Amino acid sequence: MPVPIDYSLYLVTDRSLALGRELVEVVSAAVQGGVTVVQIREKGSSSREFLALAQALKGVLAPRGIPLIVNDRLDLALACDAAGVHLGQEDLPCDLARRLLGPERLLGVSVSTPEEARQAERAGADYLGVSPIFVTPTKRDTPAATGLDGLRAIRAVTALPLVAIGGLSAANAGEVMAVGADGIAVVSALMAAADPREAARALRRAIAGHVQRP
Ligand code: TZP
Ligand code: MG
Repeated sequence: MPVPIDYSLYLVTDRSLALGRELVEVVSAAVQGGVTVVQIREKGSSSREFLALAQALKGVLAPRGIPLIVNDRLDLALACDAAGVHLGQEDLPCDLARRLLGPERLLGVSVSTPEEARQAERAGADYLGVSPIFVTPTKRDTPAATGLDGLRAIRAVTALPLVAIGGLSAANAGEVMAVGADGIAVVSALMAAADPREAARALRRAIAGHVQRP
């Protein structure tokens, strides 16, 4: 089993939203503000570029004990010795990913229904990304938004850590945690923030009181 993880404030990267800043710069600032997990998500980068970025991020995250999770690319997660991989419903099947990863690395799976949650748990997921909670311009090719009721329904069928994603901000993070999420994941609320450190602090204030540390 992997070591327990604090999923409370989970940053998913998107360089296209970074206002021209370096990825490492934005992520470092967000971590200073209280991000606890980082997922590198690179759509359209070459494998070589993706790997180099993941290694650079690992260089700033590892000394702080912040896990780096790689979106989609299990091969690159292994290549950069990341903490784990995050897969969607169209990616590698979860049971196969678990076999390739071994027992120690984290396997996160995006789910939007209780049935997907049960299936991912059976297949060896360590945590679930409940996605999308709300409609978001950051990712349009998603299943229908779960809303808070959908998150509640998934909470009812699994004890795995749940990380909520999609349309989350300091304005709604508290209510999402109150429904039973173990953490909130955000892209634009941090990647596009003028001051990512301050934005992370604001998110932390919004979820304070709801976080169960591992
Ligand atoms: N997966 C489901 S919604 C989403 C991803 C990567 C994007 C969330 O972006 P934002 O800006 O936090 O709404
Ligand atoms: Mg994917």
